[in-house]
Amino acid sequence: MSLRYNCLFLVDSVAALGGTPICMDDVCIFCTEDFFCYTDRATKIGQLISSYLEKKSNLEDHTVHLLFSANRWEMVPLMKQKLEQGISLVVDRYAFSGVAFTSAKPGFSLEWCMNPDMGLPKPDLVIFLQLNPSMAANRGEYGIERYETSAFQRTVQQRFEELMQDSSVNWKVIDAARTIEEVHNDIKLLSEDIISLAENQPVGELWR
Ligand code: FDM
Repeated sequence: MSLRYNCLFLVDSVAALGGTPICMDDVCIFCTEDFFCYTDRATKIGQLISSYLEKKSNLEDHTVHLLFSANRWEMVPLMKQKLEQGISLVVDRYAFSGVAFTSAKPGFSLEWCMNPDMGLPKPDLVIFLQLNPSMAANRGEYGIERYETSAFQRTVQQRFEELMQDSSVNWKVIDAARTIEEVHNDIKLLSEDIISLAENQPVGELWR
């Protein structure tokens, strides 16, 4: 059997999926076994991060950034295994969220933040669900976790915009302020296109 590589990642912007009004199950393009969600709170590293996000513990800013990255790296063997079986992956948040959120903190450059994620499987497509921070704030359960303040989310948005200047990454922006059906439709069309283009292509390495 020849190996087929497909790789598709989704990144949400500023809590565009917050409270899951548009959860990926609703979008329903792929079955859940092909869906990775970062932070993966089920692992030991994910539990440390989860406790930090829920404000039950404090972690030093560099430390938590490296934990977020480690949480992606620990899933790479499984991601690669699936890709080698020809399975397309959908990922809710990825290294781009990692960089955008940490670099929104004072004293963190984009470059420093990108370093630990260099070499991760590179997405064939990155979809940015654009939603302005005040609309995001109206979505379910917003404001409970760390980072969920409009001021911080505005800085995160600026960092995403800087990351989108990198033409080596296939960014597509979708207006997430519309209905679930409209957003679904756009994601579906972009996904179908990239899946046929990425077929038989080797998986690249992010930021290398
Ligand atoms: N977040 C998420 C980061 O700061 N770095 C990361 O690497 C990732 C994957 O964690 F505020 C932030 C983004 C968000 C919070 O994410 C929890 P979810 O997707 O809302 O659970």
